[in-house]
Amino acid sequence: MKNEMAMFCYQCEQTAGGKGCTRMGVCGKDPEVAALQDLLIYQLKGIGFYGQRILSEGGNIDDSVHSFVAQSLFYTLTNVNFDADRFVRMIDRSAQLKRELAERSRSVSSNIPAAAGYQPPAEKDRMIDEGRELGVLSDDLPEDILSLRELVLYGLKGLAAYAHHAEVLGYTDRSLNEFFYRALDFTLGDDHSVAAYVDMALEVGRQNLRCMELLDRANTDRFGNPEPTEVLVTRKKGPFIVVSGHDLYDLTTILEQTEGTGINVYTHGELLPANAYPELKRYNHLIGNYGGAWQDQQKEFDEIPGCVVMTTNCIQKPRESYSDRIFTTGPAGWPEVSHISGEGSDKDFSEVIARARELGGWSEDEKEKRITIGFGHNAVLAEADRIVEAVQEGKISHFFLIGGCDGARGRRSYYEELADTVPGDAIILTLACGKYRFNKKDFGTVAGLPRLLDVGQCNDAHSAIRVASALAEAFDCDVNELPLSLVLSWYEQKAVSILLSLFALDIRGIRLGPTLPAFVSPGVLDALVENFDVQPTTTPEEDLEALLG
Ligand code: SF4
Ligand code: SF3
Repeated sequence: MKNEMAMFCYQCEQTAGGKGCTRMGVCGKDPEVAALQDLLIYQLKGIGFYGQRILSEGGNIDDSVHSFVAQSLFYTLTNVNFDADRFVRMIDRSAQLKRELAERSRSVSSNIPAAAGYQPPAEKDRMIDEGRELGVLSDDLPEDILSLRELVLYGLKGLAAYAHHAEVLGYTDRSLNEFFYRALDFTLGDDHSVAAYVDMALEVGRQNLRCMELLDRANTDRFGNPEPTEVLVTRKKGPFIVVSGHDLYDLTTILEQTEGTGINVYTHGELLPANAYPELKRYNHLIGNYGGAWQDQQKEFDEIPGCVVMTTNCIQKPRESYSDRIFTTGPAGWPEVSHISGEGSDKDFSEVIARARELGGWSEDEKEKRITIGFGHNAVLAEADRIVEAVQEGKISHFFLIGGCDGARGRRSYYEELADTVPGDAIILTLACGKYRFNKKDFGTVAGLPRLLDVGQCNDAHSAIRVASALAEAFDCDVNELPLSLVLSWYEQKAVSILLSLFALDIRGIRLGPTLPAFVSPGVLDALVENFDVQPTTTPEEDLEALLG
């Protein structure tokens, strides 16, 4: 059956028919890239096997291997990289690394899993053929075990993305790096129980929490603590570059290289929160934010008279009208789109700058509109006393965390409707790109605070968790007893890792939508409902009634 499919992938929310992409990815991933990604993941599992053996024998693994493992996992995350040739190069590199690690763990001579013993062919076509045989469905596993194994793997991909962002800023953590080998090796075991898989999934969540903390430290040490900031969300006359994705370091490099050139820099998508960091907002030509969430990019970039740089997810197939002015860097890639290579501040964006000059930019200013962002843990906790007092006096009735990924499905209007209908004395915390459903609306104030508090990027879920923990401490209760409801939207695997972090913290009663993950089997779903009371979103009215009741 599986061989009749050109590919199989069900890792994201928009998977075909809510079951799996089998002919072509809804995201644009073709069967060749799917096979190469599957082969790279298979290789990483083999690397995990040898890495784990070396570590358990007290050996060390070079940082460059950790870095490769995290980057490779990140490359296979939804909407990051669609360039087959990049995957071929990474598979070649993985073969070399695996050989080196195998050499070092010579004591392993029996019970070598197939993924560890395997060596990929050198030719691309053969890699594709073999990758097709080694994907998600290649092992005949019981439904719940397969579901949990993929849950662990997708959580690892999200974790890897955050580890990569911290690493480029010079922040790494040894036990976090070593966890990747342990978890990848674990996915090779064919006799783990459901309980063992659940434990590993929760461990991914715990590690992800540590990783989000590390990234928060990396971001705030380097760029300062985000502060409430009014950001321009309309166009300014003049040449420009739009920077999208999540990478604050790439944005800084672009800001440095465009300083004094007359080129304006706009953030896009998940880079909006960058405007609130003191060390980034000091660049006057970081002019504001352009556009909405990722799924609107083809419309918003159509014939754009400036350049776009995609630093990470979410990239969509560029339309012809802007394929000569969109660039990728870091893990992001699309075939035939110019890629700016290099590391950190060594990256040279002069090609982008020259093209932005040529294109000339917008010819006039749009009527100005600004929105307020920058409510990370530092800014919110500075108001903690006022918030606690307002709750005690009954001025603030409830907190809603409405956030997560955005996506193309119409059902995602749920999140906007929910934000519109929560009580007027409730505070809405939001984060990640799902906020574009409502972040340009005026929600007014409550107890002297804005009702809508934008906490930041998806990884700033860590900030939201810190705020919730501080409130629980102030009220001397458990987080689950706070007047706080989490209504989350998921799309890709970073959201999976964050969900696992919330489960690891034993946060219950999360509402999740717009649909439940296809890779979660009915048995695993039952367990999640039983243990964490996670519920699918229904209608804003019904959910509000249940949450406030
Ligand atoms: Fe389909 Fe999502 Fe996989 Fe793309 S990432 S192939 S849309 S399931
Ligand atoms: Fe968005 Fe892709 Fe997930 Fe970082 S940019 S949240 S979807």
